[in-house]
Amino acid sequence: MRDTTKSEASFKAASKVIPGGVNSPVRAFRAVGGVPRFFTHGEGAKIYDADGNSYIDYMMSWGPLILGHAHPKVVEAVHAAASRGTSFGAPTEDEITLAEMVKDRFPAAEMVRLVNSGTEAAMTAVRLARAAAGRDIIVKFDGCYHGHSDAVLVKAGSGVATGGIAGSEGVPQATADMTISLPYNDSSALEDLFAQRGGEIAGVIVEPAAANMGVIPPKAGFLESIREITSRYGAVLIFDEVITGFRIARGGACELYGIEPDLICLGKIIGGGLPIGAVCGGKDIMELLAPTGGVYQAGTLSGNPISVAAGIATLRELNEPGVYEKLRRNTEILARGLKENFDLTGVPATVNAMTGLLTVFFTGEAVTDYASALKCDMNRFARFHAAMLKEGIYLPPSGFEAWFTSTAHGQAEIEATLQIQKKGLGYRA
Ligand code: KE4
Repeated sequence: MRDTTKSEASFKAASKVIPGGVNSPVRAFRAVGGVPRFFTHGEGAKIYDADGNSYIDYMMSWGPLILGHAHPKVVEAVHAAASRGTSFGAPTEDEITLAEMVKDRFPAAEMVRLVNSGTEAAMTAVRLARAAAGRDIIVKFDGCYHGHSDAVLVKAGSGVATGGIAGSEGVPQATADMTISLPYNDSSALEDLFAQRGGEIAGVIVEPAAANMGVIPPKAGFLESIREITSRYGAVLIFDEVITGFRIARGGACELYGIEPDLICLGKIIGGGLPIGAVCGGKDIMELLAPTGGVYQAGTLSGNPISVAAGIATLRELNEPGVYEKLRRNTEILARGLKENFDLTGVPATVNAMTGLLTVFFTGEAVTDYASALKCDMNRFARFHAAMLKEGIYLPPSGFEAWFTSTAHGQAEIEATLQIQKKGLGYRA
């Protein structure tokens, strides 16, 4: 039995001064039970808790660490940047470099505004869409998560779904009424809504491959239909690529599906594990942002030199030949192995996977939208999570989240994971 004495004591102390003992709700383990582990350090695919236990990590800080923990090139870049000062509140040349690297990977990103989180990126994109279209209604999809700004906390995924929270207290009904959420992968629902209210709709924001209700890839034609409908009605199409960007392909979903949205939200990987976000798009819509336009958006630490340095180092490493092929292959081997083991032990499970991402859903059915994700056996997921944690596999503490692989998850890590799963731990019953 792994000792958790220090994590238990830390969680008790944290809960006295931090709501729920955590600085982000989904970390609290409320959906899976047990004590959140307090970590001291990570290296490659491994992470180490305060009691000295090591784990193969499939959380990877919810996505930023596509190179694994403490990648030498990233650490070196952070040290070098920090030694020159941590923030200037003024432009730096590296911000140009990072913006140009984004543009090189996302042709639709003629211009880039750096912010401090994915939430800020999505919030800014929504404001831009409303200004550009001169309309108020925003359309999202059930189970998709775009951060915690008021406009998008309607039927959201991630921690909102995990906590079973309908929307969020504190969001005025008038605000919530300006957001309409439709079933993911349902093009006809979108068509019908636009037919009724197209003239009021400012924009559609979508995770082009959903990962906040678990991983749910877009059905063939779904993204194309959103692009065609929004163009036809003069609404703005926002791809929220905070998770998928630089992960499911070098140019994210835009590259993988060959679609050019009007705005793209980025985050996570672009900061290499430091606070960052970005909203990108064509010159016309982006220059609506102050100081060139009337859409105000700002941030003391936007474009922070250390976050930018970590992001540049990360994107440079991702430029190495074969990186994405290896990430795709390893994720596929892991997903296939998990599914085979579940089938062998008679556990009804569906594994949805894409390059660098996967989710285990405890159901015998296909999972293609939020409604089907909600039908999954989350109690069995909690038992699975605890069983894997006990044996040294650290999974996201929610069945509505994605497992994140990295370039540090090689054959050894995958085989160890599958061996532990195969032991048929307590989640079978
Ligand atoms: P942040 O504000 O957490 O940097 O990004 C918000 C966000 C926006 N868009 C997408 C598609 C996202 O997945 C996220 C944040 N992802 C969650 C994990 N699914 C963050 C984990 C957390 O909230 O602690």
